[in-house]
Parts: sequence; C-alpha cells; structure tokens
Amino acid sequence: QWTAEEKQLITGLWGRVSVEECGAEALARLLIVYPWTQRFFDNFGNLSSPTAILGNPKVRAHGKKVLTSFGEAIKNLDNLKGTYSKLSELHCDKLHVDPENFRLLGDILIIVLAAHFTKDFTPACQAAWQKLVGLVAHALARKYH
Ligand code: ZNH
Repeated sequence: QWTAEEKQLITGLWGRVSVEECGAEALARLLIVYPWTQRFFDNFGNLSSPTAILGNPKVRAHGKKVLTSFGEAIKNLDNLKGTYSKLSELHCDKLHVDPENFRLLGDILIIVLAAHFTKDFTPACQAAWQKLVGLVAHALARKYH
C-alpha cells in the first residue's frame, strides 16, 4: 500500500523530527484547540489556559510518549494493525477514548510538522504523512466494538 517514494518522504522527515518538541506541541494543541479532549487528562494538573497547557510537564511527557509511539508505526509501515493492536485495546477497553480523537490528533500533528518544517513539508510530503496519520487512526480504532 506504500510506494517507495511515500516511505522515503515519511522516514526522511521523521529523521529530523524531535519527538520531545513536536510531541509536546501536538498534544498541547489538541487540548487547546479541542478543549473537550481535556477530560481524558484530568490527573494532569493545570490545564486552565493555553500557556498553562503548553508549559505543563505532564502534557509534555505524554506528548512525547504518543509521538514516540508514532515512531513504531514508521518502523512498521506494512503492519500498522499488528503494531497497534495492544494500544487499540487499551484506548478502547480501558481509556474509552472516542476514535474521532485519533483523527483530530493526526491532523494536529500535520499542522505541527508544517509549522516546523515550512517549505520542506511539501504537498507530496503532506500527502504521505496524511495517509500515515489516517492509517494510524484506523489501526488504533480497530478494537472498538
Ligand atoms: Zn493515547 C496512553 C499512544 C492518541 C488518550 N497513548 C497512551 C500510551 C501510548 C499512546 C503509547 C501509553 C500506553 C501505556 O502506558 O502503556 N495515543 C497514542 C497514539 C495516539 C494516541 C499513537 C495517536 C493517534 N490518546 C490519543 C488521543 C487521546 C489519548 C487522541 C485522547 C484525546 N492515551 C490517552 C490517555 C492515556 C494514553 C488518557 C493514558 C495516560 C496516562 O498515563 O494516564
């Protein structure tokens, strides 16, 4: 399902991504732009303003964890369902995260990458990444019933 060019566009950019910075920013933006997603993180402390969210160490740490997990997808582009089957169960059975949120986070990640890489985030690169975030969301939603 992947062309050699798509794989190259994904891994090439990924090699330059800071999971710490981009992960923190992506999760923070999700919580700011879609405030109802904050309810999953009621043990994360102060989420009362954009500044508080951006500076919240728990948000930063969790954002890094989530984006690091994206790295697993990139190592396993041809087996995303297998790679995320345990995480899908976790999000479905234990965390009860509505899978719509996976799509929101994917789109936010695209925006974060665009902001960081500007001209290097070409339309072709966006298309490959858009496909990736869609497939990741799909794989994570797989165990929902
Ligand atoms: Zn999630 C958790 C991944 C999305 C919510 N996550 C988690 C983890 C991981 C992840 C890896 C860890 C696990 C363990 O520890 O074992 N996610 C992920 C990914 C994605 C996601 C890859 C993409 C897309 N999530 C998400 C969203 C949300 C979430 C969207 C909401 C909104 N998660 C979550 C929670 C948790 C998690 C809540 C738990 C946290 C704590 O720690 O508490």
